[in-house]
Amino acid sequence: SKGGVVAAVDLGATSGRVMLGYVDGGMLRLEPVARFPNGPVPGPDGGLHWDFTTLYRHILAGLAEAVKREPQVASVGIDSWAVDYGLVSGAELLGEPFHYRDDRTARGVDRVHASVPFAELYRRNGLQFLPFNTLYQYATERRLTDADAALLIPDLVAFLLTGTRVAERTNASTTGLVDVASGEWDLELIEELGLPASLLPPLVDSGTSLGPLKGEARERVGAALDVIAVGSHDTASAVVAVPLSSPNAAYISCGTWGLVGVELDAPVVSDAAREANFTNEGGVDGRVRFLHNVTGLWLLSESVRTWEAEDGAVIDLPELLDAAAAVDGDAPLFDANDPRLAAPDDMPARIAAVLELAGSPVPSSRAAFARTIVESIAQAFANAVATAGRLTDREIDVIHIVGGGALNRLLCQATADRSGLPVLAGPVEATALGNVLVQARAHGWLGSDATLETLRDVVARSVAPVRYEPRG
Ligand code: LRH
Repeated sequence: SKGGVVAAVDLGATSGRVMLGYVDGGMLRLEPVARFPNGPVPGPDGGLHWDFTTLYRHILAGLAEAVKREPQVASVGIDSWAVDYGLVSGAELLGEPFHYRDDRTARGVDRVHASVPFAELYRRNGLQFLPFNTLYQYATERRLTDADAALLIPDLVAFLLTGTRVAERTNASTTGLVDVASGEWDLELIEELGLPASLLPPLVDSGTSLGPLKGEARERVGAALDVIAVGSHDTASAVVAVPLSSPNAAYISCGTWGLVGVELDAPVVSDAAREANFTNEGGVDGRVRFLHNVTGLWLLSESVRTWEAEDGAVIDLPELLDAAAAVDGDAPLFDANDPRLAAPDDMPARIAAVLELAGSPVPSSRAAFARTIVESIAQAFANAVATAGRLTDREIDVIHIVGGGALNRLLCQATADRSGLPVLAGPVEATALGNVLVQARAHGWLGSDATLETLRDVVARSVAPVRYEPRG
């Protein structure tokens, strides 16, 4: 049978990784090669940025290690969180990219909505309102005129590796500048917003070869690996690897965010969808990721980060979650999507303030606090699943949780309990798996007519999910 090995670069908001993916006989296995931290860093301008230079160094080192371990590696695919971009002039990156949690975006929202009201934007781009959607960021960007291209993070990595400038479609859909009906740049909208269309590179579909590593990248990695565009939006790659077990299944891709929704063949841009703030993001193979962003494990990871700073010591997360599971009584809930919880730092104090203002008790121990966070996320998940079912007229009968959140047993069980639906948890590394599978298909290893369903069958054969039944 056909098969081979590829590398996947998967950049999340709190960590990045390089993996090797082995595909053989319709089965798939991942091997971690490198893992490195990521997060917001203050820049010299006082803004919140990414330390892209360090990330890129880790990527090169990880790929070099991958090639050393596995000289046969056939290609590499890159995915990351959405919406953020780097400006380039020639081969040069113009400063560290802004982090989407930087508060400049509020100004951008006002400017954009002054020229194009949100309801009209929604009809055209199909995107839920998130204050950091790329079009709002561009509206505040001071350096647009110094640049000759604006490249989303995975496209930027691909450009530095190969010299090829493209915009992969799934991630481009999160800019707000792609027409939801045609899948092409909305040039009229771009002009109405006063943005230079010349900065936006040609759109490509996942599966497209972007060419081999060149120059310094090739030297440092030690091979002329081919870069293949994958579902470069991490959530698009994750959805590829959801082993959907029913036509009425919902999925939750749960990491820093919980992306809750269903897969559709065509977008839904109804008033009801807009009012529920459901998005129509581009999926691999032209599918639509009809989903809602729920603030996910960010609430927990930021709380843990604050407690660790207080203690000057590392907190054992599984231990904290076991203690949280053992807390008796009803946990007070808060709205996980409260915008006051979007920025970094002091998360426990900010959650406490939200609870107090709502007249709810503030948990007194860390375990009880963690319980309140997890139950609040689970409640938001259950609400979003119910809304997805209502908006698409589907009787949702199972929820797949993929990503790091699939390891959180308390969260999986609470989601089952609060939705009244069975939860199938896993795979944990769905994003990397989706990245690998799209490359494997491009190499012809999965047959000449492999559909997304073929890819999901490979996942279902390779990884067994953990089942949680709803209780009482
Ligand atoms: C998850 C994610 C999500 C976006 C957010 C910016 O990592 O890509 O789909 O909304 O980050």
